[in-house]
Amino acid sequence: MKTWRARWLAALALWLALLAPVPSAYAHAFLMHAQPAVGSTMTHPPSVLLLRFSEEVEPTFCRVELTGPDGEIKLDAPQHPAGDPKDLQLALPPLQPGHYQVHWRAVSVDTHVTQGSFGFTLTHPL
Ligand SMILES: [Cu+2]
Repeated sequence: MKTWRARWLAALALWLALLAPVPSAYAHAFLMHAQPAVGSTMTHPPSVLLLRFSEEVEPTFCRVELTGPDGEIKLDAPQHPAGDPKDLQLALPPLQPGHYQVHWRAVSVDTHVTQGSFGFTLTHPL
């Protein structure tokens, strides 16, 4: 019964292909939304940096770095705002006009690490 064997092997291959990469990929924390928005330009300096992830993240192990026109800007450790476990919030000092780059490294509650970066630009008020 060659056809049954072929079908069984095809089903097994499909099952393995579907199953293997999924469990770890699902639980990684990806950046869903940021404030200031990724690539945005604004005239008023933001007072907070907010990062929203696809999964719950552990703020103790997350790192967020901000560099601006004068180099790295010292930030306090990220916190969950109002207890939302998918968000990280950082207070920002007064920012001067220029281009800013955010580097984030997030550890989700399942201990998987993701990282990325994005920029935003602050211009002079008109
Ligand atoms: Cu994960």
